[in-house]
Amino acid sequence: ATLDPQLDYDVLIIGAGQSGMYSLYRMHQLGLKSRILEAGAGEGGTWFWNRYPGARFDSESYSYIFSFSQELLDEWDWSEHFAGQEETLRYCQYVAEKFNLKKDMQFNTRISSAHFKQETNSWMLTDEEGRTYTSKFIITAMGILNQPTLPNIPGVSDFKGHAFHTARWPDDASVLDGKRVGIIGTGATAIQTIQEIYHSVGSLTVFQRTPNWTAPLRNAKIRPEEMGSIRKQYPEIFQKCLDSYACFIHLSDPRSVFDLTPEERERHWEDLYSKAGFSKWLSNFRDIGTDREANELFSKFIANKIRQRVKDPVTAEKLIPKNHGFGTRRVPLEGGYYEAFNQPNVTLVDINENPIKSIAENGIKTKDGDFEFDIIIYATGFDAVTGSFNAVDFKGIDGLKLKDVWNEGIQTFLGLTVRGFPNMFMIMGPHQMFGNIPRSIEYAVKWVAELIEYCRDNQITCAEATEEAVRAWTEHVHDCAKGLLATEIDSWMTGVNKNLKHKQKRTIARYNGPAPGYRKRCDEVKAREYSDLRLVKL
Ligand code: NA7
Repeated sequence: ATLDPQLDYDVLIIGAGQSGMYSLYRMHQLGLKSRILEAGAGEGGTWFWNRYPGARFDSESYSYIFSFSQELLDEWDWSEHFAGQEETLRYCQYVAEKFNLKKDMQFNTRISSAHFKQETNSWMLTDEEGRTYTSKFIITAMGILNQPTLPNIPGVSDFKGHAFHTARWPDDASVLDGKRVGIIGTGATAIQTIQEIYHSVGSLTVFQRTPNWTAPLRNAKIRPEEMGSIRKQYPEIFQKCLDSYACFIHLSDPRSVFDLTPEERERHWEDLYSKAGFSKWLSNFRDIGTDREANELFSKFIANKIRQRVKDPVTAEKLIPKNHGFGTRRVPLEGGYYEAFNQPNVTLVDINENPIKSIAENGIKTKDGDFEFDIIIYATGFDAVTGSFNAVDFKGIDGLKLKDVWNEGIQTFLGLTVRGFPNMFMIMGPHQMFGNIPRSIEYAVKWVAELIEYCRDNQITCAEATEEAVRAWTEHVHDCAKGLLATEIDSWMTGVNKNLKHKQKRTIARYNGPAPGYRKRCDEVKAREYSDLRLVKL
């Protein structure tokens, strides 16, 4: 039986990525009748959709996975420190099988509307085919980067060759072989793609609007005996993640850049540069992200690395960011990105000097001339964070539209709930901590599952954040963003997507405070028996 016999389900979950899978697992544990509705043809979310060559973790695989099941940790072996998309997708599929989640996953079901029914304190979801589903609670598990955006360049639909976004990569593995390829964008996705594909294409032309600061990933295979020792370290790895600012295994350095002499600093940075993963960003001196001068010093260090690696000095200068400092945007990691530009078949076009005029039938027209292509790759990013919400017609109490609520600036409580939208809980919604995403997911899902359990056990039919709680939390989110250099820079992390009219201005899209503090606040809400929420008893 369901909580309310009039309803199809107790809990409906939108999305079968890691957020959705773990949510379903917890709902199963509670014995609640639950179902995942997923737009894609399979589970895995980000790892299902992003199949471009070179797609892989930028964080150590074994820190960026589920930690809730010892059995799962014991059974799964990683083959690389930074696993590729195929392996990670296989992992997601393994999780779905192992925990018997597939029986409650419904694929090829894209939700178009979600309406709250006040009379019954319940939700009705409608999919694109017009099918409807009702439930007491809904969990949004839609991901923060799942609405691809194409560039707002005239003629995008005129191209007669093959064109696709990186998150919609064609199945044909040899699609690029020997072809004349153009790629627009130089974000984390483009960087992974470019360094992988330039070997097999005929020619590759990279259209760059903003260069990014990037540093070596230094991936390596994991030998079987090494996996054994990593497995022994799991408790420490996850504890480190819990203790760190953004849940990564790289702990920050408490020292200031100015505590060291220039020589000591340089030596320390050389050492960081030789290490794997995000250490150069996250284990750097504490003031890199807040002090302009400190940031400039490290940015100069990285700029010199780029100059050493790129043979043509003019190209090297183009690849060095001029308008933002290292780490003020998400730092892409690379393995041979700069060396790609030393190849005779790779050309960099800086579209600030030579703007794209339009996309034509046979290629891309720029101010200085035309480029003919067989293939155009759009590595142009996503309508991030709020994009997945805006793609669905969410309506709460009195027909209130979520779009309208957030139009004036995002407002949430803990990034987990929204006032006016009772019984709706968000995993990786705006104003939640991002950082190491699986760590954030596990915490958020646990918190939501405990709240749903509390509602069930106390016959609570409606749970909604109060105005006061939302106001205080939203203010806190804004306070946490103050003083960060990253807040002054355009990127998807500050809510900007220049291809979208309504995303030209910066917002605070994420929680920028420390993860341990975030969890403490959420734990306190539970300890207060959710008095920050308006709870309606049966
Ligand atoms: P990003 O980081 O948003 O990058 C998108 C890239 O596309 C970026 O270089 C953009 O330049 C460029 N872009 C977008 N639109 C245009 C137009 N119209 N003309 C030229 N260039 C354009 O998305 P990714 O997919 O690379 O990465 C997303 C996240 O996934 C990443 O942070 C990781 O967390 C994983 P811009 O910088 O806006 O000038």
